[in-house]
Amino acid sequence: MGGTFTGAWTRPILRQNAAGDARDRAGAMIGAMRALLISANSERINMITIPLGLGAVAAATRRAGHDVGFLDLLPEPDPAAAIRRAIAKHRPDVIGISVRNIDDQARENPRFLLAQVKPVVETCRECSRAPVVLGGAGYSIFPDAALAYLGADFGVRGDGEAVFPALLECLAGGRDPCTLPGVYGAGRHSASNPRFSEDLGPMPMWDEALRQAADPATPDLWIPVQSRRGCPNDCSYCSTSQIQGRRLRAREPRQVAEHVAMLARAGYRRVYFVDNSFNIPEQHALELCDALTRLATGVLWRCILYPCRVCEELVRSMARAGCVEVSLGFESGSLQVLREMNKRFTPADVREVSDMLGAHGIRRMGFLLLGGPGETRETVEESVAFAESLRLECLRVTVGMRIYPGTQLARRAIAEGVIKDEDDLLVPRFYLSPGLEPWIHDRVKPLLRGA
Ligand code: B12
Repeated sequence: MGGTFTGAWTRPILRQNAAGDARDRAGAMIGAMRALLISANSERINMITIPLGLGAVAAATRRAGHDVGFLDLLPEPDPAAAIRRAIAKHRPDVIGISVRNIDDQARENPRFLLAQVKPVVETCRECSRAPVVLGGAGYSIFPDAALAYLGADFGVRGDGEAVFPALLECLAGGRDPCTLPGVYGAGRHSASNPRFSEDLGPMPMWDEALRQAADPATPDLWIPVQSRRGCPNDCSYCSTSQIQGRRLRAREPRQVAEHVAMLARAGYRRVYFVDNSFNIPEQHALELCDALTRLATGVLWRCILYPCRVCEELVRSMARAGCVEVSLGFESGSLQVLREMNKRFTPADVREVSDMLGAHGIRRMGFLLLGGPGETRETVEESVAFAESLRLECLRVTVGMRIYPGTQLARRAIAEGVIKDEDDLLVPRFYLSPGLEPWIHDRVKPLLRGA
């Protein structure tokens, strides 16, 4: 742990007692802080998202003995006014802001969604001297660039449940939070890698504050549930390892099923498993489906499948446990392009999984990601013919790949002169294989179906 930190804005809020004990004799927390947590996302693209990650940070911070206020900006017609009200009410010592989206990943007319977070930080600055701490999936991909762009004080890359309370304790004790793993400080480049929590079991899955953000009567509301973190796959373009690491960390299936049962009792009828790949590992997915079936929650759910290592028994168990729709990110129908993407499946695997899902009555939402390295007119035609042959209920097509820092795709784009080495990629940049435009846009239009 570092020595006394003398950042201009910080002050030891309450000193620890002489023994360095964090609690007084009555068990009250010494150095307890007031934190206001704000979910900055105000987008409804695709579907309404509930700020599950920020809820988990809120619950963990409460558990650590701090006082937590929570504000979801999504339903707020006047976000600045809502922030002012929340700051006046909670008088926070620290403000945490969750940054989910940077952009919409659309190459044609891209939207830079991070710009919406700037006024959030500015309003916090206008009405409070509390340090502003960033976190969230989008933030974690661009920890230095997003911190500089938004003008916040600190940022946390990766899981927030352990680090945020530790950061509050540092601030309360006048110590430098940048000594904590994964914590970035404005104008400094010393952050160590995040420490991804190995055991998710003790970490909260829900917070009461989320109930306000998620009225069960909202149409088309799919409550997010996370049963695992991390992704061992190494897709050439993907940013997930920056956010959750490569190591898979899974919750006990029973714990997840009981959580879903609790949601059902609270009136929620639909759940979205936000795991990167619900079926990795397959055994865990099977046990989770069995646990859900045993509890007979009546909840309908969706998930994201990696289209290989899916046996018929799993598909049957999923259907029985309430699965009604699957996102199948197969991205291409060309073996050559799949190899370029570092995918571990073939078009034949995709067909097998898709047919099994269809046979068990599970709706299939397929995704094509066209225009990456190695893509030609011929491979596009191959993918189009393949996707059509699957007879999916819904197909989404993306043309051009969003380039994320540190990926194989970014290295390739630098080598080919598509981007400069020093580009931080915060403002979205895309890779599109030469020779596909303008033809490709007209080619994919008739494919879109069932959005
Ligand atoms: C599931 C998912 C979806 C689902 C959401 C379903 C649902 N009901 O919520 C669907 C498919 C609908 C979706 C849509 C979109 N998504 Co999405 N999605 C994800 C995914 C896979 C998981 C997100 C999640 O729920 N995580 C679970 C929670 C528990 O984790 P968390 O939010 O990260 O929170 C943790 C930490 O980040 C941290 N933390 C969070 N907040 C804070 C705050 C503070 C102060 C601190 C200290 C820490 C902290 O602690 C939390 C607990 O450990 C991520 C990729 C990923 N692996 O993260 C992409 C991701 C977030 N999505 C992304 C995008 C772009 C989108 C879309 C814009 C795509 C589009 N054009 O349609 C839309 C936007 C939707 C919207 N309305 O906002 C990008 C964002 C990056 C970017 N370029 O902007 C990501 C990162 C994927 C990627 N490409 O890398 N998405």
